[in-house]
Amino acid sequence: MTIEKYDPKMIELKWKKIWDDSHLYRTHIDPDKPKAYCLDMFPYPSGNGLSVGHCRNYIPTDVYARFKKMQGYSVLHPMGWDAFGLPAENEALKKKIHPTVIVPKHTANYKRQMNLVSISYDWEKEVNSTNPKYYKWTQWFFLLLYKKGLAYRARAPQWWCSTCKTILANEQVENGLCWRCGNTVEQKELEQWYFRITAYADALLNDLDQLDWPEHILTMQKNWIGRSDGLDISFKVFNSDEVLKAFTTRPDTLFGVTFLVIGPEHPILDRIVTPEQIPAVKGYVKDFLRKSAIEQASSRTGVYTGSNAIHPLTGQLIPIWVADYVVQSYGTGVVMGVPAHDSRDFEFAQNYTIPIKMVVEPPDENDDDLISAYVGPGKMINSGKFTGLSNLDASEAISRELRDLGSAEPNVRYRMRDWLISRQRYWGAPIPIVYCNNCGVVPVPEDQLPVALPYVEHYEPTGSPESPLAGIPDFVNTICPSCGGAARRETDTLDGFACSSWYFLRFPDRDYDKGPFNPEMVDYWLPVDVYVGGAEHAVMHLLYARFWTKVMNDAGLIKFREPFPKLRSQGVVMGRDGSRMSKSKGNVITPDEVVDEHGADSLRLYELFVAPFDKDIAWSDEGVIGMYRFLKQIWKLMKDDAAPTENRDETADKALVSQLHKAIRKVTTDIESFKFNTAVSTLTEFINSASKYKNTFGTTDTLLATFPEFLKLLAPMAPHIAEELWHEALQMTESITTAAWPVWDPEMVKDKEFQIPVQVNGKTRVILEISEDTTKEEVSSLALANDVIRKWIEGKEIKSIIYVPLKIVSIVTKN
Ligand code: ANZ
Ligand code: ZN
Repeated sequence: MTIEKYDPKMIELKWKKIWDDSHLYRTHIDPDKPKAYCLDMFPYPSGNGLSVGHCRNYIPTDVYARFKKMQGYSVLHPMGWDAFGLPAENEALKKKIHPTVIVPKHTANYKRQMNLVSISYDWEKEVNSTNPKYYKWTQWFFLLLYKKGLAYRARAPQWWCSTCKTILANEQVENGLCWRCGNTVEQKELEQWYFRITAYADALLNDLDQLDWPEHILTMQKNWIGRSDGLDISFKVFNSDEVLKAFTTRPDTLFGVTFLVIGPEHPILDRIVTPEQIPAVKGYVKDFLRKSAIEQASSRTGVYTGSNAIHPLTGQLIPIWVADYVVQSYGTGVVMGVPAHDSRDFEFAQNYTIPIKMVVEPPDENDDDLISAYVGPGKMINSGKFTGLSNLDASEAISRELRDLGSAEPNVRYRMRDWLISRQRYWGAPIPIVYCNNCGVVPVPEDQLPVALPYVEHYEPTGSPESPLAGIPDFVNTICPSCGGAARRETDTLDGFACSSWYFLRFPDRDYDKGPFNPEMVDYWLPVDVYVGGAEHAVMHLLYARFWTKVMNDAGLIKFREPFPKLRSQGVVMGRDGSRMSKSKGNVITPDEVVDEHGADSLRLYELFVAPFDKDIAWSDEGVIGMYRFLKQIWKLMKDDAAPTENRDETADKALVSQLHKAIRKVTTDIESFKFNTAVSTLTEFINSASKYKNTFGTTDTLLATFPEFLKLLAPMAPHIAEELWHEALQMTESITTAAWPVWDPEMVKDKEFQIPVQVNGKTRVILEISEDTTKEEVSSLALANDVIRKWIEGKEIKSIIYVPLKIVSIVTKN
């Protein structure tokens, strides 16, 4: 008999249509069932479309969502578009197509591609952050923050990207480069809007403990918040009334201070610089302002101010320098220089031959010439009465002494700054604020939201510190909501990251219009049960969304304080050449081409199987073909019946059924813990055994009985072929997508114990109990570790160990 060929294209089209027509992915709420909110980070729709790299995010989450549905959960699995902000607008600018035109085009393409691989999103829940019905509420949140004193306007030096022509938040500058375009950023002083995220620094830090997140992402958040517990130490300026306060986390090194440094922009500088040093200092400050942020941070240059400070404990005079490695906005903007124990201070001191005084003794004190700063712990030396203490104890003791003298106070500092949210750009939600000559800053009343983004032909950033909206009189000129007089609108737009700080609350009821979200639905669905996305969001998005969640919780809007208790982050897919996929390298692989050649099921299985979920991988066509062959093998096994042979074997039947139950157990626990690769290999092992079984015994009742259970395990990973075989080979009528997830029988997964005699030189000395899959190595080491056996082989050299599987172990010794 000839069987029809496995034809993924035909099958996949057929089932997609049927699923679509029957609204298979529609969300159902059943209050009697547990719920699972499975969420992918919503993307900004780029013109490049999805690559197979994006699929490594969406496919595994989809498997999880489908699995939860089969387990009987109410599942919410939505998708939307983070379409406001720099990424979308920069692309529009580059292609010279208006963002209102380009965004719908790109979202449609993303959606088509997601459907191509059958991600089970409920499209009736789709949200788009550029929809006025959505950003009305983004603006509403701005007003909430404003009312709570968490949104404020301030003038301060900021990062400015001259390519993107906008101010950026600190989180959006990496090593002095713009997060979006990679351009070197510069400083600009402007009046801007901020969210007071620093008010939540400790909450954001402490609550990390509750999160089931990848360790490296927790660490990045922790480092970004950067809590430092230290001391502000006062140094009186010699012959002056001025006092310099230096923030230090190492009070133990106080006796090692050989200079003080202040930043070039410190306000005290003008008051302490001596007349003869004025030209040198002025020249230095001028040079400093010309440098890029990277140059400033890596520089170890400086200039002496001519003034000195008095050491609070020794009374010695310490020169005060200006140097650009001191960050003006951190701590007090003053650093006590301890070159022996801080590497930046060390390099600086070497440049200017400033003395280096060691106060913490390194473990191997034999070399006297320090070639670098010693930053480790140790015993105190050269430190007056504190000499001999451990540096930790000295830290305590010196702090106490300084505090008694009134020369220091403890202080906690954070690396994190407030979140700057003004963008001098067109493509965002307008900040809902009005400026009135009589009333000052006036928030737009809630019933006047949204402040609609007007359509403008020329949306290009101006390069001036104002957004293109400033050039539209109809938008700018308004009346004051408070006094009715003439007023001006704020013309900056909100950072796109504001839109993504609450979108997960909108999905449960995207059309709700009495508030930003439907409280009842949010109570049911939130927090998100599993959140999946790339590590590039480790700081920005995840920090901002956690912050808003805490604000909303404090405002009594929601009941939880963490939006994403469980986060998983996928590995990157590299091109065939092992380097990052990029259009310029021409090594981008799209799901379209893979699906066209081998089908969506092969693509899905490949992305799951190729490596552990969180590991980076290089694309391999052979890998996809391997999965395609595996699917063909399943096809043949189930479609091509072989008449049962005469030789039935009960042991073989039992072994097959037991393997199935073990596979159920393994796949269930693997999907739950995002170990998709081993889940797939469990399926391949079962199919290998089943095919072998069929070759020997034919398509017996026992074999047939394993098929439905196996197909259910396969269904979340390769839904199309599973559905096809479910209906066409097994004559089922309901969709496999809604079938009940199989459960394993505990009796069936028990490993049989075998009693194995262990002989030493031909005489049985002990009986070992082992399970069926114990390897030779394991059996040998079990035998050799056994107390009785150890006695018999003591002092003898072992010549050989023979293991006859499941029968006997025989140890032979020399002499
Ligand atoms: C003396 C000292 C000795 C320091 C030593 C370190 C090691 P974190 O942990 O990041 O908070 N510092 C303080 N303010 C600074 C500023 N505005 N710009 C640059 N550096 C600054 O770092 C705290 C340490 O960073 C402080 O402790 C200070 O140097 C430096 F063996 O004080 B330390
Ligand atoms: Zn930029």
